[in-house]
Amino acid sequence: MTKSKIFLLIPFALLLGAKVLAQHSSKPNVIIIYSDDVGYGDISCYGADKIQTPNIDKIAEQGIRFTNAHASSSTCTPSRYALLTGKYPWRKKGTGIAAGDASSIIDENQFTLGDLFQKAGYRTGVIGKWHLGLGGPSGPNWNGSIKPGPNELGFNYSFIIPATPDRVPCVYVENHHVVNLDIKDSIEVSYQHPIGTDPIGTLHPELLKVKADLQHSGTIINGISRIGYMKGGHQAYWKDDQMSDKITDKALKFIKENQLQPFFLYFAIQDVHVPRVPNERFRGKSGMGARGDALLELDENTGKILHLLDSLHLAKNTIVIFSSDNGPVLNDGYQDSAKMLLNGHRPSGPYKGWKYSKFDAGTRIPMMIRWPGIIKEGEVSDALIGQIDFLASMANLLHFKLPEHAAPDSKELLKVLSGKSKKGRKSIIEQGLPGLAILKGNWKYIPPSKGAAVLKEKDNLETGNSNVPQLYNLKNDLGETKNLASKYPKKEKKLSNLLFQIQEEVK
Ligand code: NG6
Ligand code: CA
Repeated sequence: MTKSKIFLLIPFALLLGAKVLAQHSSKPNVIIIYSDDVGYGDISCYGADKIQTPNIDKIAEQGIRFTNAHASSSTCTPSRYALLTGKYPWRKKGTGIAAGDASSIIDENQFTLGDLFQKAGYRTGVIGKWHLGLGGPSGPNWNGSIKPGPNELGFNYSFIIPATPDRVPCVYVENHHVVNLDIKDSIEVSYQHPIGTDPIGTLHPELLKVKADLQHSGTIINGISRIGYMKGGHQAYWKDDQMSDKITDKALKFIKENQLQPFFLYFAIQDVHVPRVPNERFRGKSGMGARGDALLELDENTGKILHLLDSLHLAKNTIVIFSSDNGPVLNDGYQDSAKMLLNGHRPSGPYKGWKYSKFDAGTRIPMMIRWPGIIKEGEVSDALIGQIDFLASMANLLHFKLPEHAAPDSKELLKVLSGKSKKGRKSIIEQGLPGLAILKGNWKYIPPSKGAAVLKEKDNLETGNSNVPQLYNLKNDLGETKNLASKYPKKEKKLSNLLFQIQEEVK
């Protein structure tokens, strides 16, 4: 080979060397695929047989599947708060389901999962649904620089749906700015009263592609009425049927751009939250209507991430986690026939309750982890574990000493996450809407609480609220059907005390 040819090859050799190093690094990449409103029974490797999710199943086949993993809450904002901070959300006021114009909920000095990876030398990104508020006390400035937000909470890069797909403003925010905003058509948002001249659902039902309840009958964007009202920002509107693909493309780009260094990607994909508008290539494919089609979209887009990792030779050195922020729901404001078309599918699996519930299906969610070479293929673990435990566990993985007061409720369970031990948590608190329950071993205790026992009469969304204490033994009563509180008063007292004690122990 001539000297000049060798010279030409040097950059390739360097690139290859860097890649090999990255593959063997002690800092594996980490991707959390955090789906939305996906229930324990929605995934085929968790027993769903009316729908197939082969890509998501692959994570379990090549890694570990947890059968007793929990989000901290049965709604989104608090679960995401716990995932990112390792702190139970009910310890802080204002962590309930956030409005689309809420100010930033996580304190800037709160240590987050993003901070952990960033401080450990990773490039960090959040792509997808944020729903943790943006901006200072007066809320986000949609037409200027939107701060604080994810970029102030440990993420180098952010491309987010600010709140939820059913809440205004229906625009993406990349780093600190609304994407594609025409400043001459500035954005205003109100959650109190109609603003601007765009039609709203209550007055113009004839314009709607899908019928909505009163709460979801605000400004009509792309033929769908939303919660809240917005004015301006027309050029910046997202396209609902391309949302999942769009954010997946952003996730793929983030991975490609950061392949030569350790990266952490929090990929908060919006499927299968309402309004369910999967891309047309999925329309009618599940036979279960929009919700089933959105599950297929979620699966395919998860597959794209796995496929890219393979083609970049990153799979070996990347931990992939798949989970969901809370339990499933069928009718959540739009008449998309999710219930009518179920066809025998059971989104909650064998568990009782739904999203919003203190019964187990509210927080018991699918969770799988693939970590080639460390986690044995096809493991199944029934250890009790929470998403809240990621922070302390990942800190151990990175040999990072957490600052004092960081992640007060996060347990270090790296061995459990990697399938080396089944000694999980002793107990976990499950947050419903409203109120708390506690699960310890097989025993579940729900203190008496006010509030409706059923949320939407015709959908029978059992909340777990009752004016009497409830005690269940999940060992032989997975479906929480037999209240044993009066039979085992001592057990009830013990769990009630423990629940109180955990609430008191961090101030
Ligand atoms: C509820 C909405 C529901 C959904 C949920 C948030 C009503 C009646 N219901 O308040 O449609 O947007 O908030 O979902 O407004 S979550 O997954 O982000 O928690
Ligand atoms: Ca959710």
